[in-house]
Amino acid sequence: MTTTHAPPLSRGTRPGSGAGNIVVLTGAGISKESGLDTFRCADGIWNRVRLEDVATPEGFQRNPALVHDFYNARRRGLHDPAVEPNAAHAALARLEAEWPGEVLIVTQNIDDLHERAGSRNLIHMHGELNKARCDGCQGVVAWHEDLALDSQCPLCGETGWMRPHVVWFGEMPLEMDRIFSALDESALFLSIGTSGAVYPAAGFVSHVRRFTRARTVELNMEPSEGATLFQETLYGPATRVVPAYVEQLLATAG
Ligand code: BJW
Repeated sequence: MTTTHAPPLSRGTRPGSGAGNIVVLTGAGISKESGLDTFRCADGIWNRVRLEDVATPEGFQRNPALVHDFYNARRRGLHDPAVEPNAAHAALARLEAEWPGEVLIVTQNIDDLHERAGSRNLIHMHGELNKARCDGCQGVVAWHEDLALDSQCPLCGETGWMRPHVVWFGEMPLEMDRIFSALDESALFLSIGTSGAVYPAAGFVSHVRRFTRARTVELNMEPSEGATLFQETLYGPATRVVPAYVEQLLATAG
């Protein structure tokens, strides 16, 4: 583990001074040690399938059955009893429970491991595997089974319009207004387990540096594409680095 700067939050920015909110951006790396694959690591998803085929609206239009197969397999993987929240998810849930200010997790992940660990203030900016959307009525519903070409929308009753509730390339990520408001009000921005390859999430650190006085910290296995933009960097597996960092942070909250 390496660190380049001293305490996580100075006393002047503790809650009570009105500037103690924390925004945590998470990516696939935080779920890796729970048994879920990342995208861009050597053994990652994009080394097995073409993202153009499974993670674009055009790919879904060309071959919806292939896209359903891809997300059905990942949804089933999520329901594997061996896949559970790890110590990093648990540490962030503890941070939310014990930190005197607001803690918002903005996850790029479509798994539900943050919820299962106990996090409640959470935005899934790239959607959720356990939800489906109807392209006919635009309704979003809980969905735990396989999706198929003839799946029926429980809201409008139409068949043939259901798709995974995920954000593909070229589509607008979810709840962007709420995310940028939270970034603007933050005293600390943490980026955990993300390669910094995908926008707009990869641009959050620049936004925070430009428009706030918040401290910016990267916790990742290795330097991300935007590593030099962070004021503090800690490298190592999330299950080791995140609990240690949260412990240190809560100690500063007194
Ligand atoms: C560990 C670890 C361990 C491993 N412990 N760490 C040209 C320039 C700039 C932008 C664009 C451009 N051309 C197109 C764009 C926009 C495009 C984009 O960013 N493209 C890039 C490829 C350049 N973005 C979009 O289209 C987005 N929409 C958009 O921009 O709308 C317009 C808009 C404009 C302005 C404001 C707002 C909106 C949509 C992006 C949708 C991404 N969708 C996916 C797939 C769907 C969900 C799914 O199937 O799961 O989301 S792609 C995939 O990448 C997935 C992820 O959420 C996302 C990010 O990946 P992540 O999480 O960072 O994973 P990895 O694998 O990349 O990294 C893992 C990291 O963990 C690594 O660093 C490891 O080292 C580390 N790690 N083990 C800790 N144990």
